[in-house]
Amino acid sequence: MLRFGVIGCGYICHVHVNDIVNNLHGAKITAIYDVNKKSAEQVISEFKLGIQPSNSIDELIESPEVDAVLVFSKNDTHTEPILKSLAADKPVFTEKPLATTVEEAKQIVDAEVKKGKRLIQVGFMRRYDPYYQELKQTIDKGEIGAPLLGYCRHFAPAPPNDYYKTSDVINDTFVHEISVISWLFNDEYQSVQVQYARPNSTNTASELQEPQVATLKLKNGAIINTYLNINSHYGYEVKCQVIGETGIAELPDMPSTRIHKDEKIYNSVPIESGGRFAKAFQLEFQDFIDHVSKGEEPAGPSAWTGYMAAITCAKATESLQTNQVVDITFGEQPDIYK
Ligand code: ISE
Repeated sequence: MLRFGVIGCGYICHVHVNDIVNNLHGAKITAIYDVNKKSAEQVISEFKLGIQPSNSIDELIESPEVDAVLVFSKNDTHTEPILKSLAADKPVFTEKPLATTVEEAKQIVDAEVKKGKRLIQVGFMRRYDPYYQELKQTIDKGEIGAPLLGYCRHFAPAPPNDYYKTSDVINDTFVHEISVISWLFNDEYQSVQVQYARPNSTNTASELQEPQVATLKLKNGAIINTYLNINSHYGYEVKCQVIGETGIAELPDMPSTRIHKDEKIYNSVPIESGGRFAKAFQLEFQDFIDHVSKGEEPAGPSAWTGYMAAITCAKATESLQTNQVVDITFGEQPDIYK
């Protein structure tokens, strides 16, 4: 039984811990830490873990009761526990993004390369979503010819907190499209442009300017537009349409109960990623457990993928500030990621 130490006890921690305890096999939680001890105690009691919160990140990582570390803390706090897990030679699953600056992402990649083996998996769960998988297979089989254009929609009903910032729309939300589009289209990015649309007057987060429209261009010339809207009000919705030389392939509308009520007929929509991507979250974690418990390297999205995403996010933010198309270059991929 693989023993996990969990760092960070917010929304996504609840999703993953629930899966580990109730839906997956081969792992259990033996240590948990949050800067706010009460949040750790709440998870312990909700999932009847029967453990005490750890007193520090170091104590948790160094514990002989912990085989692998799960990082679910705030986006800009991932680097320290990841580097410490590598130093302790423990596999680590980190939620996306890998890091919020290119410098920190590079530091992580350099530390992993120095170890000479992969220990890190990044939580880009869309690659495990059965509908995205089917979309990729359709493209890879050549059913729509070479993909030329893409249209994506990434909507959330409301900002997850009132300190959600303009740059979070890129580092926290758009980062999912950044991760999944190059995988779907089998190519690297050449440039990015992000623009603001007319501001949503119902927005309540003071440092948040959105909606935004992002345009990614791949080296092969394909262009993909994404509408990013954090104040959709109606729900959490992700769309992806790929236009190829001989046809179009797109994610289906998500099946949901059809309700007949109050002179209306309608379908319900999830309000959080945990609803829409429930299966993907389970598959990504089971995959991590299966590989790591056999002593193998994690097979999911690597730190290199996280590093390329961090570079693309930085260029996207630069574009938002300068209103220019910004070119993107990545260095050479180290051997451990090939
Ligand atoms: C959140 O962190 C996610 O990862 C969701 O997938 C994204 O849609 C949401 O906007 C983010 O806040």
